[in-house]
Amino acid sequence: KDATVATPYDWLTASIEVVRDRIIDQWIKATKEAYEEKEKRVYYLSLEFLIGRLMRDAFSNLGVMETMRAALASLGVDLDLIAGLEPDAALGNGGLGRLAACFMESMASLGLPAHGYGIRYDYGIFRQVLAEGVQHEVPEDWLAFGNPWEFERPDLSCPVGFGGHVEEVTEEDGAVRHVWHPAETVTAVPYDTPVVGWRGRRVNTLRLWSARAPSPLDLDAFNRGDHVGATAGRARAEAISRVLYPSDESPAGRELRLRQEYFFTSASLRDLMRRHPDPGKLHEHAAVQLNDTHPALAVAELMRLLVDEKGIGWEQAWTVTRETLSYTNHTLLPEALETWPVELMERLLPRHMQIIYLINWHSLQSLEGPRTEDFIRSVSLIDETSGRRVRMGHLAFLGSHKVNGVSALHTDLMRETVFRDLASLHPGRIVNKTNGITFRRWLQQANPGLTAILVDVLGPGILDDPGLLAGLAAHEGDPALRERLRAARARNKIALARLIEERAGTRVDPSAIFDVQVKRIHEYKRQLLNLVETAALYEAIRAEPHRNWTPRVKIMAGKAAPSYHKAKLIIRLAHDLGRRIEEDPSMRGRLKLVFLPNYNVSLAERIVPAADLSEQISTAGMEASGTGNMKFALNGALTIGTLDGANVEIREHVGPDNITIFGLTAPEVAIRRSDPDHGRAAIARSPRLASALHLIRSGGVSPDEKGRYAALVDGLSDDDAFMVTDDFDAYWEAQRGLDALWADQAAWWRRSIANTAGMAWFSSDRTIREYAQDIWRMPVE
Ligand code: 26W
Repeated sequence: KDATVATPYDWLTASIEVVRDRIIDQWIKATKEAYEEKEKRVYYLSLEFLIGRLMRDAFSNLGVMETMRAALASLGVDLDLIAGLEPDAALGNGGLGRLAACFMESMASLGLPAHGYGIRYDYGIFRQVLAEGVQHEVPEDWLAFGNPWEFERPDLSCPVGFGGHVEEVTEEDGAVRHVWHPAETVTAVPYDTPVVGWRGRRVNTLRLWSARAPSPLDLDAFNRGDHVGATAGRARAEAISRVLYPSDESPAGRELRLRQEYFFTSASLRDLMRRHPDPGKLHEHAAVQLNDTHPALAVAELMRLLVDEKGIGWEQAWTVTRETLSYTNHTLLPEALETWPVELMERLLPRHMQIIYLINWHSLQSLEGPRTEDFIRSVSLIDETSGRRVRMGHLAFLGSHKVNGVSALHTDLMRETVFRDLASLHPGRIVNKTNGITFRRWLQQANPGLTAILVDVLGPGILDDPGLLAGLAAHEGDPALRERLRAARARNKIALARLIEERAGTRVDPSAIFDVQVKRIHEYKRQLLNLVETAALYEAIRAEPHRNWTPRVKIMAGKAAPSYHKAKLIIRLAHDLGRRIEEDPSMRGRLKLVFLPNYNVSLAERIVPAADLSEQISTAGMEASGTGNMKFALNGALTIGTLDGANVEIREHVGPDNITIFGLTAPEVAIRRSDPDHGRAAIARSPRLASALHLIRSGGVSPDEKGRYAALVDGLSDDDAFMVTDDFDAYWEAQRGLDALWADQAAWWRRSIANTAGMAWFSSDRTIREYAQDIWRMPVE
């Protein structure tokens, strides 16, 4: 196009294509080297990659940001403006998907030969639209204008079978071979996206599979006049990669989900095996990481490929499989642990079901000594408590040489709960790998103001070695530094205030505390605790309007799973309570509550650098790790949180005086649960809590429908499984302590500096180094 008719979107595409050329040179070089030097490779299998925008990441990692900015400016184009037009690649729900994206970036930055494998969903996570606080889901057509980052590779397409039957063929030597005859075949077509490491160190591949029918059209049907039936097979096949399942922490339980899981697992394993010609030595050349149980079928599929297709004996195949695979667990919530009905597995994957039975038989066979029925039941791959179901976590556990949790506490709980009995049979298999985040995106790109100060004070080495951040601690009392940091934060807060006005239609005061809770909406994450505290604060301010209240802006954002009604109701409560506060003149300059719609990676990049306070208030024992907690602390926000997930380790690294911890611990939660009346008792103990709950319960924030929150509030007395009531008073006190701290800005900023200084360990580079050493057994500098 000529510049005279080019749209801003055309400029975006052109800018990406210019830089893409350089990336491709590096990309081909990396591919060639890995091939020639026969390096061991890691394969990261994940049903989710929550990448966000790629342009800034690629420009910054290649070191061409300023060159591109100047070049575009000379053509009259503003880089920041076109960067804002790039759609988010939002092929994930939350933490697990974002972790996969941070890991991909870190692996490229550390120079590890790594491939990500997943699904190229036509529609990623839905766009959240709020109408009077009610969440509506709208499809997000991220590919509508094409995607300049991806390369279709039809030459590497791969067939994936479903259904049919298994034939037993007796060979001349008497051995029995199993041949699976699928009833249906779907073609997996790969799309490759380059992943650029820091300083262009290495370019790795993210390979996402798209589902295609082997034949686009049933011409016979068409010629018979059945014009709809002629494309029915195609629609069924292509449904596999149409849309991401939008629920986290609660399994879809649907056939389509199982088809997605097998589709990408099978295509990925076959694809990677092409690269390693000797299947009997696969584990020497390939490490395959299973991101949660979504790719757990890899255990059965790899066994099938090795035994049925490569003719390797069961014992050897089992060794190769176990030495190749490893599995990361991301949640202990019982409702989130995947199981599939045996009947469905038999119908969709008959040969895999046979293999799973055989694995189970071998595993139970090898049990030594007398074992109780309960023990055998608990280590079996088949759960028989309500119908017969395959436990995917157990399958992944048995088929892996290492199983990891994502924070120290989470790993301990894994050993004590879901995997207790399996762990006793396989000591040493469970290891911890505390999550991390990539500092390139979450500090350097998201917060250039803070980064410039850090470079100035600590030297440009911090861009390559986050360990140098520790040097900041020596400056914690420096008033000049404090002032610079405060000014940088103030600019970020003004920018966020502008965004809030655009998207939520309300003005917030950038000099107030920006108190932020952004994440998926879930009862265990306790947005409700935050809202009840907000209601209590509202009442307290109304009761004493002339006191000197610390001004606070509570900022919330997050999506609820479409069928999770309670989570949607919590969003609505945020909206209703926010409106009631807004309408009350006595709240002006004191309290504000805004819920920003459509939380995603790009919005997080605007919110994180502008936060003063980070809310990480999950019920202890329930958040596996959290990674938002790390993003905020790195950017200097203070944390108010429970002793849960990685908060425990953040406290160790930033120091207990620099984080605000409150509430029950995980063991205390376990004890409290056994008292059926704990909710009612906690409410009876706390007049402040009772009053705030009454306000919500009685229609105080929903005069148009007084009973809107009755069931939500009553649930807290009857069955407060998430300890909202029990932790309320401690939370309230902790918040008031922070109000007081805000008044002493020097003290506040001392803590803030200690946070940034202490967070180096939470770089995903550190996490990936640990995976490489302890799990993948790969060299890394
Ligand atoms: C089967 C449905 C389903 C889908 C996704 C169940 C569970 C999931 C994920 C495990 C949910 C998830 O994203 N978990 C988060 O993983 C992060 C990365 O390890 C952790 O930081 C979060 O604490 C954890 O909730």
